[in-house]
Amino acid sequence: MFKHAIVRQPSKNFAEGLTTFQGPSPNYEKALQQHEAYCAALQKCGLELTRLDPDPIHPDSTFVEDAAVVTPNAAILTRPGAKSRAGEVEKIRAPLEKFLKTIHEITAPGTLDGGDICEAGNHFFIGISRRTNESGATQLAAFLTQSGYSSSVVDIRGMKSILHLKSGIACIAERQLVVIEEMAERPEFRGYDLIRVAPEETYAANCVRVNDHVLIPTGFPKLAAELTQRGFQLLPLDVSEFQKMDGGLSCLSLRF
Ligand code: CIR
Repeated sequence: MFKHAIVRQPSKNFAEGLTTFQGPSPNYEKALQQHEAYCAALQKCGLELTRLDPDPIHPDSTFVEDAAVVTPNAAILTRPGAKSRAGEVEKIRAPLEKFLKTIHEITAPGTLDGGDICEAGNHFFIGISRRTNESGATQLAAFLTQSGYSSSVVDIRGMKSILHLKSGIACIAERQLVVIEEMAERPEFRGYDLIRVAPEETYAANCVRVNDHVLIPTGFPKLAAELTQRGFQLLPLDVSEFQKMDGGLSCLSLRF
C-alpha cells in the first residue's frame, strides 16, 4: 500500500521543457487544472500529498518521478540523462529525507531517470534507454540488492516509440503487466500475465496502480474496457498537456 506521494506543480514556463512532440505547445492553465485533478485522484486513493512549489529553473521538474527511485525503506537519487534536468535532483532530497532515513545516489558516469524503473513486487525492471545508461543501471541494481530486491535490465534503446521503459510498461498487480505490443514478445517478461495495449493506444501503457485504483489516461477505450473487465477500478485522468511534453501519469508523482 502506498501512503504518500510527492508532486510538483508545473511552472509557468513548463512548455520550455524537453519534448519530441510535434504539435501545439501545452496550455499552462489547462496543465494546472489537470495537475490538480491528478492530485485529487491520488488523495482519493488514500495518499497524503507533499506538494512542492513550481520550479521555473527546471521546466521539466513537474515530472518528479525521474529524480528519484523510492522503495519502502530507501530512496535513490538519480542522475538524469538530460543535462537540463540535473538540478532537479538536489531539490527532491529534502522532501524525501522527511520520510526516509536512507538516501543513496547514482554517481557519474552513471545516468538514470526514474521513468526507466518499473517496480513489479520484489523485482525491479531497469530500462537502459536514451536517458539511463549501463553504469546507472548497475549502481541502482546494487542498491536494490542491499534492500533485498532483485532486478533485471531491459534494453529499450532500439525502441523509438518510447522515451522511458515505463512509457511502454506498467505493473498493475502481482505478476501482471500492461505492455505495448513491442514489449509483449520480449523474453524479459516471460512468465508474467501480459495485458497488451493496442498500437493506437500506446500512450495508455503508462497507467499507474495506486492502492485499490488504477490511474489511466482518458481517451483509450480499449485498454479501459480490458482493465474494467478484469475487475480493476479505474480513475481516468486527462493529461493531454503533459503528453505534449512526453510525460505521462506515472512521472507526475513519487509514490511510496
Ligand atoms: C523529459 O523529456 O525529460 C520530460 N519532458 C518528460 C519526462 C517524462 N518522464 C517520465 O516519463 N518518467
